[in-house]
Amino acid sequence: MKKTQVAIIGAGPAGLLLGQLLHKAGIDNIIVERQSGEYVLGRIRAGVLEQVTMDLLKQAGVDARAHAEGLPHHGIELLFKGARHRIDLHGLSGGKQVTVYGQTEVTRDLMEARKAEGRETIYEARDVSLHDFDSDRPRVRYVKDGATHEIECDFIAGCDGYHGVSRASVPQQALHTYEKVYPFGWLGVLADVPPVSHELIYANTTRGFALCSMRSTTRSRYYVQVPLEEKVENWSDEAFWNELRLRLDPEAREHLVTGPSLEKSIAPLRSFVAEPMRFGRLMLAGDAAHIVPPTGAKGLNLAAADVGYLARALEIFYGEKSSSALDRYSDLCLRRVWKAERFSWWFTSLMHRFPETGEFGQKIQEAELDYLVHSHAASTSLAENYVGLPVEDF
Ligand code: FAS
Ligand code: PHB
Repeated sequence: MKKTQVAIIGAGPAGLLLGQLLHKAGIDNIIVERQSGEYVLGRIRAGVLEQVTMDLLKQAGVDARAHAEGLPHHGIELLFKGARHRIDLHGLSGGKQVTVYGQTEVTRDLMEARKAEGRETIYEARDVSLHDFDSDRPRVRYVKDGATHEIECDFIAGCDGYHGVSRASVPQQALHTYEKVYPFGWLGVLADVPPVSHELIYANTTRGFALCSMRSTTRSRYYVQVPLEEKVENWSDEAFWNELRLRLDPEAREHLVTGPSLEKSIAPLRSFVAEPMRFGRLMLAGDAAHIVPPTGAKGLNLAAADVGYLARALEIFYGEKSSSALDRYSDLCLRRVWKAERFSWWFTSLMHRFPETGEFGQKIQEAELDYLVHSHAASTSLAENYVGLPVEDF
């Protein structure tokens, strides 16, 4: 039987960042992960970090490469009716910025720091189950190499994503979920080609949404909206690049550099929140508790903020023998989560093509975008949400 103070389920960014923050606070923890480390690193996901996330990476002692290799971005462009309009994030948010640095690299930095500090991560753990988290001696059980193991702990942190076991272990009557599934997905391509522009371009077109993003000055990440039933095998690289071209303005079309895809996948879009985020000695964090459509680049950043709150609450519990912060954990997370849910839903609704709203819906979106890019108040609202709303203290 292993013993630790906090058993963390999931070695994605939420679990790894929590593990690092707890270690820095002198709180012992073990991470149990279903997949291999290589598999986790192979998932291509987020690309934009808020300052709140960068600050937490610094607190975790893993921000060096993000500062050295990450790209500070002071603006984004909105493309509609064939023209691009820049939103001055830095000027409109009182000097804030976002950093373009892939989730894969964040995960790699956290994995390497954890390994260097000799912290225990159990990869390829099967049949993970949670027990007695309504008592003060919860346990986690898992199978590894054919043998069943058990971890006795003070707390369990469910950082195992939308399809994880943690939320599924909560009695249904104790949980209230809210969900909206969007009638389309994002077909994404990663390619070692220079980005079409030095900032991100979010495009609203009559053919559907497109996003031009990047991972560095030599590696680009592009997305086009596709119908929900679309299959990635139906999309050759050439078909993708041709469709992207049709959704760009003439200048971007001229500057687009194409090449073979390193990764190509379709991600479904949903808004989802589970309330509350704490059940006795089990706390949920990140995608285990909430999902946002990636339009607002909030998913990874919300996960980071959750574990920043959770690490602080556990530090207060062990340091001051007080559960006051833990008692506020769920409410504090959910206040910021719902604001990010609203922003992500609003930006998704504004930028994507909804067949059921027809030509009138397209004209309304174009009118709102025209208002947005010419209104200081509306642009300021977009900017302060995009760079990330402030986190509150306990
Ligand atoms: P994760 O899902 O990243 O990690 C959970 C971990 O738990 C995984 O490693 C999983 O293997 C493990 N796990 C699951 N079940 C388990 C079990 N039973 N036992 C043990 N371990 C278990 N966000 C953005 O901001 N921008 C984007 O462009 C973007 N694109 C995305 C594309 C896709 C396809 C997906 C699914 C998400 C995307 N996101 C994006 C959101 C994404 O970045 C998440 O917000 C982020 O990964 C959240 O991190 P975690 O909460 O750690 O969850
Ligand atoms: C990405 O680079 O993957 C990315 C950037 C911004 C988003 C979504 C995804 O809003």
